Amino acid sequence: MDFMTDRDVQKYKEDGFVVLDGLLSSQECDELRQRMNEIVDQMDVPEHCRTTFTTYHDEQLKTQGSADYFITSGDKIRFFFEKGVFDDQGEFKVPKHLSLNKVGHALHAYEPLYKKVTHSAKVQGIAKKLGLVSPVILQSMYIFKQPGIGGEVTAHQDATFLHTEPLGRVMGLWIALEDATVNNGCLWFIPGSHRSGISRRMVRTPKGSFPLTDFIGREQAYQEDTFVAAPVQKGGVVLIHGEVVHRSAENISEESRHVYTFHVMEALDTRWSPDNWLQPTEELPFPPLYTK
Ligand SMILES: O=C(O)CCC(=O)C(=O)O
Repeated sequence: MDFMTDRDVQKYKEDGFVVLDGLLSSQECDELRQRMNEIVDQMDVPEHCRTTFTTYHDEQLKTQGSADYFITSGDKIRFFFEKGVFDDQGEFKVPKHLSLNKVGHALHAYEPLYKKVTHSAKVQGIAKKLGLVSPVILQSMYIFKQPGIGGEVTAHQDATFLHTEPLGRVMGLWIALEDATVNNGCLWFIPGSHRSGISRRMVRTPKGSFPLTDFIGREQAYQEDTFVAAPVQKGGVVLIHGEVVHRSAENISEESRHVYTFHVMEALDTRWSPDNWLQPTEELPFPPLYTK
């Protein structure tokens, strides 16, 4: 039997998301976590976090530094931190393993264990079950949602950041490496919201200008009681339609909520917007998902 059933497909189409249990074994989750632990052991903390900034001009440079660091991260493995984890001297105020918000955006390309999961038979089976003909991998992230300080992710649609023509070509796969619950910051969705288009786009600004990106349109104000929680057990995956509205709360619990997530795009008859922050590079064109 397929890992993803016809009922799952129907639910994904109706709601814009679906939770599938058992994509990974507990051991596979632990191996991914262990590898991330090693990556963090060896991380180079980016210069813009380490440098002491004293004047307004310095602060501007810092902002420029962090924006450059982000916008060129599509084909690299880079580190993004929670707010308030560095002191004025650029030293960690918390243990470094507890300081990170996420690592992105090319784990799927450069880290063999992550690459293996991304191209696994079950993942390829999901894409085939959904009828994807020529899926490619756009980006990947490891998100920590640290205990006590893991920040809120406000309501958004992924197509705001990963825009295609036509819409409806992008899907996120969000794999829980630990149980994700309402206490430690699981995802929440507005079921069916993927059918109403997008309200906002993030676009690159003209070369040489700053900031490097800007928004067109605004995120709508969503009614709190229209969101439903999507808790998922360790090893499960949430499929996220590119236009479904979703969010996650801050993590004020004592449990972390590590996930590995990546986005795929149906490349057949799809135009990837040149205005997106993320662009394929010579170093890393978007790799095909199917290996056979
Ligand atoms: O992991 C989270 O808390 C939010 C992730 C998310 O919304 C996304 O990747 O689009």
